[in-house]
Amino acid sequence: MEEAPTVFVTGTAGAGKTTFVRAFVGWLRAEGHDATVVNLDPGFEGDAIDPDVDIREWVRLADIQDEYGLGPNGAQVAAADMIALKIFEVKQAIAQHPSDLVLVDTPGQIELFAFREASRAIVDALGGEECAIAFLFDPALARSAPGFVSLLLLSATVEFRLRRPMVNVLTKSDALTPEQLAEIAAWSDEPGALYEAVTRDPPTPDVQLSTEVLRGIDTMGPLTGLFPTSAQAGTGLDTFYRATRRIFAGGEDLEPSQPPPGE
Ligand SMILES: Nc1nc2c(ncn2[C@@H]2O[C@H](COP(=O)(O)OP(=O)(O)O)[C@@H](O)[C@H]2O)c(=O)[nH]1
Ligand SMILES: [Mg+2]
Repeated sequence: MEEAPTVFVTGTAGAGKTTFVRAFVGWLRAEGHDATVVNLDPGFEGDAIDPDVDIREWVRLADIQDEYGLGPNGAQVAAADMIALKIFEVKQAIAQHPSDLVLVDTPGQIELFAFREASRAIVDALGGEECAIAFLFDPALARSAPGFVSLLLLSATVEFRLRRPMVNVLTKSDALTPEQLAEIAAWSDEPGALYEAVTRDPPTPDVQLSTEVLRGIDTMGPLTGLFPTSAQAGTGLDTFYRATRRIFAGGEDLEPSQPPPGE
């Protein structure tokens, strides 16, 4: 069976990864797509999503803590490496599900996914030829200019480490005012606007660092855009979907042949 395209959903803890996966898979299924949800978070608790393939079947944070006498952080690090050892099993389980798109929810803490050698092996194993990484911008950080710059840096770092096409997503857009949304959109569209916003404040160390980081990011190439979404309101998911299709299809037109009524 041909491998389905894979989207890894990444972002800082609390950025809304799990909620985004739930909302997006709901949207995909309502649109008639077969989507497979994979949970790669060994510490995931609760019932926010019901994954089709769940790493906890093989690697469970609570068990690692008990078995090796580790605290939560030590167990997270150990788990990150254990996941890589089970990745073949995960891949086989994914292959059992007929799917148009595989959505992978990643561990709560971004550094466990982005900065461990095991993650490259995981991305290589699960992400076939068609693979993208969604990086979620939490409004808690993204709504201030220095916070926005730090997220840009983190996103660029994830791209640099994992070397896959990136889609930057602003989550929880329902929690922002139209003015805040417009400002954030301007920052992602025009580096000049962001630069201006960062340098508007008195030159504290935070501002100076942001300015230098921004210069560095600027030389790496244009920003790739930022897609506002709200899992709560169910908005922006269609635009996000089209962005992933453009990546996988190299620009091919993938609009539904029958546009939804009202368009
Ligand atoms: N208002 C609002 N809150 C959200 C949205 N998406 C997630 N959240 C909240 O953000 C918090 C973290 O979400 P979660 O999906 O667990 O984040 P994760 O750690 O990145 O997986 C939870 O309290 C969610 O209810 C959204 O679209 N709108
Ligand atoms: Mg989560």
